[in-house]
Amino acid sequence: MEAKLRDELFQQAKEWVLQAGATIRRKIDDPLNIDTKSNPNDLVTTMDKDTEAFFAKKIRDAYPSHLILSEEGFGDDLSTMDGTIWIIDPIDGTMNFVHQKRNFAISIGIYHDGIGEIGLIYNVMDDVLYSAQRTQGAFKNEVEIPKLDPNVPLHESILSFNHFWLCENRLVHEKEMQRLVKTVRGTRTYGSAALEFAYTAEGIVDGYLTMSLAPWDIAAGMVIINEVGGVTTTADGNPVNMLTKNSIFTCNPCVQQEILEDFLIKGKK
Ligand code: 2AM
Ligand code: CA
Ligand code: CA
Ligand code: CA
Repeated sequence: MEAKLRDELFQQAKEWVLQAGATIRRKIDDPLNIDTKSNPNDLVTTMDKDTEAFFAKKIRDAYPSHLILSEEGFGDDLSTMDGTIWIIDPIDGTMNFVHQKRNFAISIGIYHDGIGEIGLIYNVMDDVLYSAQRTQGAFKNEVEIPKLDPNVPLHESILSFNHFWLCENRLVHEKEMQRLVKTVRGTRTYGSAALEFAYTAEGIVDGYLTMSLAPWDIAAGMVIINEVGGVTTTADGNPVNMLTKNSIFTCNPCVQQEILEDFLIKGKK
């Protein structure tokens, strides 16, 4: 995508994200209308749907040739990554939104012919926007995020993942995951994939590992983390497919090989 066009799209997307975030903040104490999806803990609210509808209308009015890949049903059915695609999660961390009224994000990635051009992750309640354009660096609000530290030894690293990795699971033997927990300096669980990507990009955690995420959970995060020198694969080290669900391991490259080979692939089921 041409740089000038990308910058115009970026400014427009940013304006809409900040506008949607302000609406959510204004309505944060309104009564919630909560439904469940795949299971009783998989929540969705009218705020998720209304926010996605807001973006879909704006995009279809302003850019009728663009496509939308999104969580709550206002997007298109896509079978290729051809063209310009807005990959949208209107609220990432819905459980946090419902239970905590914080620690959730709006996540938008814009891809052109399969290449991630723009990433926006907006921590709505903190009013912090993580953003990137391909080749232009990553930013936290207006401040450029430095490249990742190339010298983080595994035993001084902090990893983000949820506790299901330590229960019996279908991907990696629990014993290897327990050994990983005891090897690193610390672990964290934030409950928003988009924010966990942003925190990895910021270097406040050194990696984020997750069992199954959809494209809208990761699209923005992958653009942002690329810009600071981070790397993203599936949990067994393969390339991510943006049209399907994937397990995900995004991290500082200096801990990537050791975690993949000595723990995730070694313990793979
Ligand atoms: P969501 O809030 O947009 O659904 C929670 O650990 C993270 O996993 C969130 O980013 C959440 O996104 C995502 N996630 C993906 N699939 C999920 C599911 N079926 N149930 C709950 N969270 C899910
Ligand atoms: Ca959801
Ligand atoms: Ca999500
Ligand atoms: Ca969501």
